[in-house]
Amino acid sequence: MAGVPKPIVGLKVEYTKLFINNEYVDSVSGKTFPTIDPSNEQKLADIQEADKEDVEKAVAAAKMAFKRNSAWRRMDTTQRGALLFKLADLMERDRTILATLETMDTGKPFLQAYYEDLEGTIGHCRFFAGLADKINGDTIPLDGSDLFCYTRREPVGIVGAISPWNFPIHLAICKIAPAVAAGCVVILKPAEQTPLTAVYLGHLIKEAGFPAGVVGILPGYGPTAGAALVNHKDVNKITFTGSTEVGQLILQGAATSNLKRVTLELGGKSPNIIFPDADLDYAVRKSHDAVMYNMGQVCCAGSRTYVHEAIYDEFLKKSVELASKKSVGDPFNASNENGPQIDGEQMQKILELIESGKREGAKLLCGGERIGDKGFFIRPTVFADVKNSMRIAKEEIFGPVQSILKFKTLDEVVELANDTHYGLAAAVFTKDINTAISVSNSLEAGTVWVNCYNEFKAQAPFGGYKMSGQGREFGINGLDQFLETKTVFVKLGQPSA
Ligand code: TXE
Repeated sequence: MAGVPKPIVGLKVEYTKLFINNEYVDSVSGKTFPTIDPSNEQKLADIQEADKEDVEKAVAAAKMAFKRNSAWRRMDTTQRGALLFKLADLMERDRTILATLETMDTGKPFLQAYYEDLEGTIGHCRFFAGLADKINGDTIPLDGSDLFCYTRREPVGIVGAISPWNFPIHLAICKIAPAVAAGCVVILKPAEQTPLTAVYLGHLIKEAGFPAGVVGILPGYGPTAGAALVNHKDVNKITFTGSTEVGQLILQGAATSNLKRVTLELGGKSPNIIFPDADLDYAVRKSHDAVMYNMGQVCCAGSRTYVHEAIYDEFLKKSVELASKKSVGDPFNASNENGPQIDGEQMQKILELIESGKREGAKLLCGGERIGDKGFFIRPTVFADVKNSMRIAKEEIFGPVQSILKFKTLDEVVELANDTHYGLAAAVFTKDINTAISVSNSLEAGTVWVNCYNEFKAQAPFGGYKMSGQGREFGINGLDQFLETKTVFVKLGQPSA
């Protein structure tokens, strides 16, 4: 295939250390942890493991960088944006390296990493770069005329960013870029399963010209390094993507430490509703991708497919055809559509949920098992006759498992779709504009897709209702999460008009 990007065969992992004050350093304890290739269970590298003492060092560096009158605080906002544009250019330059590292560490197909993850990463960086010099306050007319009132949007301060393993580089940049555009300083703790691309970013940040301490990168574990950031009294904000359980811990930590601001992007159980007038083949394909994409490891995966009874049997047949012929294997082989799950723990969780589906009476139509005994591969799985009460319809599986449910009426399906404590995303497939808008308005979800799925754009806010999160990322709303509003009243001494 001419022109198709190729991974770097045998790429050596060069960067394995913590990044503090624009330097790569060993952890204070000297401890390391292994990062594993999920497609063959081989160790890729030993990574320096950050803990509380390293968080102290990174916070001290961040405080220096954020000090009043520091180079960073005095920097023109246009220049701040220029640094992010430069970082985006450097990621573009090193796109093949980053995509290769991402595939090694996550097991996601290389072309997906290259085209989709890196496209999103670089696009987000440029979007927020462009916002850096467009952060304005207001002037506010007041009752009584001898006061002049204006607001300033000021950076919230030191940000702790905690990211997961499903889209490592993309989600790292989705947190770093708006934080920096807002004028904050940021310490990233990437997921322990996938530190490679985040750690690689360090030298690009230095090369781009960011002052020391503006961005720190601390690979390590959640309950140690992550919790140390969450509980730190000098960290002003946590932005987190991960499980709902850890999201709750983060809110507790924020509450008992210093009431730091928190943005949470958590799990989901997103309903995907297919009405009988939808283009059937298209809806089947999109519904399949909605839940199989990235091996099902997507927070807004369409993991409850509600299909109208009139097309239910046909929909099942076509869905099984698609799932059965999906090629799963080595993510560096361009003919494979799916790679492995991220680790043994996630694989076991998925297999256990599949067993629960069978026990609870759902009909397993295909898949349902591990592939081979090396690497964490699971066969794409389709269940029919799923009921809302079953665990596979209630819990986030985070794997390639499609649960198909039957409905009769619009009102019934809206009730069923909203019958969850999650509320991240939802979709509706129909040719009827009234149905599309009525259902979209009624769904309790932060994003609704009509006749499409998994559309993400840097400009459009993304986040959850209910237990899927707090606040929004992306778009101008995403920048707001890193800003405080200061109101200034100036006594003029005399009325003016
Ligand atoms: O997530 P965790 P896990 C869901 C998905 C998955 C489940 C568990 O259902 O099966 O969560 O995955 C850090 N203080 N999602 O266990 O633990 C951790 O080191 C501070 C949905 O991997 O939430 C990592 O950096 N930080 C999701 C990050 O939190 C802590 C993506 C996410 O890990 C911490 C991933 C603590 N006490 C999983 N404990 C999405 N929304 O896309 C852990 N961490």
